[in-house]
Parts: sequence; C-alpha cells; structure tokens
Amino acid sequence: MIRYITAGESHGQSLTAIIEGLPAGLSIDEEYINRHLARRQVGYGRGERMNIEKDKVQITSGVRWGETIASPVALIVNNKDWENWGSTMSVDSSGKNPDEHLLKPRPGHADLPGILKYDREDVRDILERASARETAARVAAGAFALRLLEEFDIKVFSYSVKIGNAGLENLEVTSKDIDLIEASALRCPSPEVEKIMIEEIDTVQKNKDTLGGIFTVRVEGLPPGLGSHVQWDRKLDARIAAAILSIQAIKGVEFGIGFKSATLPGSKVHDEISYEKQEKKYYRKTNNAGGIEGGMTNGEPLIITAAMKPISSLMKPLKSVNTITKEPVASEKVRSDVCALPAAGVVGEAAVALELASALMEKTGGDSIREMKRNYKAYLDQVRNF
Ligand code: EPS
Repeated sequence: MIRYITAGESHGQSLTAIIEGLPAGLSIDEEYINRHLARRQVGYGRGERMNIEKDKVQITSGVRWGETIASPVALIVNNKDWENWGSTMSVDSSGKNPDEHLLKPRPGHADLPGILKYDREDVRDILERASARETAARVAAGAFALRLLEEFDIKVFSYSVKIGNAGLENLEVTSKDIDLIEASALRCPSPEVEKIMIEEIDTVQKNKDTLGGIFTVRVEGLPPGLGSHVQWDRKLDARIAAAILSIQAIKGVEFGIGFKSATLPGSKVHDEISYEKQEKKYYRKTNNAGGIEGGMTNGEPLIITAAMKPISSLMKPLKSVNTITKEPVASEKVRSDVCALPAAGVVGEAAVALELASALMEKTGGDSIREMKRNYKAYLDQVRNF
C-alpha cells in the first residue's frame, strides 16, 4: 500500500511530499517529475503567480542511482515567490506584524471555518495551507505512481470537458487524443470547443469573476480485479472518489455515466457481457459503468469525471464580516487564478494514479518491481484462462 503526505504553505519556503510503500527497483529521475510539474502549471486563465514559479523537484531520499530502494521517498519543491514573502511567512517571530492580519474571510474558502476551528486571528494562517499551491507536492508524489503504472502499460491521462457553457458533448476521448490534449492551452482535445472555453474565461475575467468546470481522468490498460467488493474501505471507486474530492475546489465526482444512471432504467445502464476467444476474452460493448463494478476494475477503461467550483478568491469581492469589529465588509482581495481547471485535471491524474498504484501493489505483492511483474503476469494468465 502506498501512503503519502504533503507539507508546505503557499508562500512559505517550500512544499514537501513523503511517499511510503513504493516497491524497490522503480526507475525514475527528477526530469520525469519536473515534466509532470510543468504540465500542472500550464493553462489559460492562470494568474500572475504562474509567471513566478517554475516548479522543480529535489529528491532528498528513497532513490539511489536512479531507482527506488523501498525506503520512504522525500521530495521538495521550492516556492520561488517565498523571496517576496520572507517576513510575512517567517518561521521565527522577526516578521510578526499584527497590522498585516487578514480579517475578512472569503466566502467559499477555508478561511472562516479554519480560524474558528484553530483559534487563529489571522486568516493567512488558514489560507496558506488551504491554497491549491499544495497540489504541486501531490503531482510530484503522483509522478512516482504514474511511472509505476507505465511499467505495467497502464496509461493515465486527463482532459477538460467543460468550462462555463463550453463543453465536449458526448465526445469519446481516448489515449489517441493525448497529443491534442497536451498541445492545448486548456487541455481540451477539441480546438473548436477550446476556442469557446477561452472566450468564456475572457468574459469572466473582464467581469473580475472566476470559473470552475469539469474534467475527466481516463485510465487505459487496467486489468480486471483491482480493488475489492468485500469491505467499504477496499472498494476502489470509494478510494478514488475520496482522493479526487480531496483536491481543492472539487465538489463532485462520478464514474462512467454517474448521475445520469440514476435517471435511466437498468436495461439502458448496465453494460452487457460479451466474450471473444482469441484476444479480448470478456469485454463490454458499452462502458456506462466507467470501468468499475462492485468496487473493482472490470477491465474496461476507467472513466472518472470531477466537477470543480469557481475559485473563491474574487477580484470583485463578495460580502463578508470583519472578524474583529463584526461590521459587514467586502471579503479579502487576494491574488488568484481566474480558472484553474486544466491544472486540476493534472492533479486528478496524480490522485487517481496513487490509488491505482496502491491497488496494483496489493494485487501483485509489492516489494520490488520485478516481483510485481512476475505476479502480474501470473494473474493475467489466470484471468485469460478463466
Ligand atoms: C491560489 C492562489 C494563487 C494561485 C495558487 C493557488 O497563488 P497566489 O496567491 O500566490 O497568487 O496561483 O496556485 C499556485 C501557486 C499553484 O502552484 O498552483 C489559491 O489561493 O489557492
């Protein structure tokens, strides 16, 4: 099982990730992780901060001579912007200045529940950690899971489905479209739809507003039988849903046709079972389930779709209350992005990959990559000969 944890404030010195439970013998280098970090930073609609940061990882433990050695992996991504925040974010009390306190919590952010819960006067103590800057650390950790899945020919990719009123309507996107997605400023496989998405972002930006959207993570090449039906916390869809919902600003997640399946009769929802002797063996002509049944992968592509709310830092602030005077005020105006949906898709890949890598290790016994591969081959033979 893979466990991971991150640390770091948005304008603090650095972000840190620790990943525990990776098998030995996985080859990886910093350049590979940096490529994924760079993918998270692109996107039309990002704010000024992305001109400052060029995220680069430093691996400080768990990798030797280009391979994991089964020890916990520790990663650091420095915040370049920290130089501009030295006193505001100083670890010692030298920078302490109560006049700087932020006292006007933003609706939709962690600000108000956070200060109430942790008894902090300064909203900054909450917003620094709640910020989506943290997702850089998750993407760095997720790169290890993506690298592991590549060893088993499992492809994880994401794309933007909807921004504002612009959306891909029922378009089937597969790994053949990856180059189109990666070339798009909005990670959208359709240039026509992307154009309208850009117009939507321009309009909200002019109105000093923000926009969320919908993204899909799709995984191809999975075997049947990852996860389990036998216990709530072993169901793979539940584990993936939790990982996706833990991404900042994500409000909903569905598998396959998801919420739509609640409105259709069973005969229109469930994917009938077919068999082809030579190659495919058991397969489905439809994939409404999104590749998961009973908490287990079923061998079809895994399709996870997530809804992101609009970012809660608005340039035209919403109403709030000053937490000292209790007077009505406009909430804090904090520099932010207009739309971060494309970045959220890349973070979604990391979140899904970490759960899948963990489930694959449970299935194949995960002390070393070589052991996993031996056991994986034996399991695939079992499934093919069933
Ligand atoms: C964020 C606010 C913005 C974003 C940031 C997330 O940062 P800042 O407050 O410094 O302008 O750019 O995202 C990142 C820095 C990142 O790497 O994704 C927020 O409040 O969530």
